[in-house]
Amino acid sequence: MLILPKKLAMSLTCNQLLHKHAQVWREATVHPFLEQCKLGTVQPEQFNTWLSQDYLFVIDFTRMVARLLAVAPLKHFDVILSGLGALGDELNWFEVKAAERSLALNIGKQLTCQIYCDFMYSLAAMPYPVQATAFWAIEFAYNQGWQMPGTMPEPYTEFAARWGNPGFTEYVKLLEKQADEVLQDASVTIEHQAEEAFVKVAKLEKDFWQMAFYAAQ
Ligand code: HMH
Repeated sequence: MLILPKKLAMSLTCNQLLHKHAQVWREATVHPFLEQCKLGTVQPEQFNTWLSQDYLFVIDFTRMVARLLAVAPLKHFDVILSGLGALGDELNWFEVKAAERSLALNIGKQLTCQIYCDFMYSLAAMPYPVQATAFWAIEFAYNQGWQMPGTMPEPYTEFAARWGNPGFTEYVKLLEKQADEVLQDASVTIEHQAEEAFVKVAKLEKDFWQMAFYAAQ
């Protein structure tokens, strides 16, 4: 039996994951919730459900990124720390947005949000390349999802701009570069784990939009 050294095999990249799983990725990033924000027809209950649940999501996402920092190579610190700083600001911004809408934030997670947060917690047991791939996918889902519909009407303009702005797009490209860099030296087993994590993120993203779109508060 001929065993090819790993270096001769083409290594997995984020871009390959997007192409291989194009349909599931589309479902993660194109949703009636976002289309109705663009049209200005999303209902306040739908938007408020998304807003309060996403606040709870971002708390746990911030914790996930903190755990990822703890296992990242030093050369990835700058980008991850800039992400953590932005997430800290984002939590404060969510609190302002919720207050403007008189939304309580001391609420429980809906099941879909809980399942997504549990998944993020479980990533801590995974090798760094898997965590880096999931980190990129989670940020890229919002970058594309909020950007693709185009400029949104008030009061949704700033929400679309937060994740769709060119600076955020650049940051997500750096996350992709970092994930690709570590996937390059990853074993086939780790590549498979990264692929599974990517698909899981895509499915959870779709579920999150479904939760906001269909569930009452
Ligand atoms: C559900 N996915 C969800 N919420 C967010 N704020 C992000 C991703 C961040 O990119």
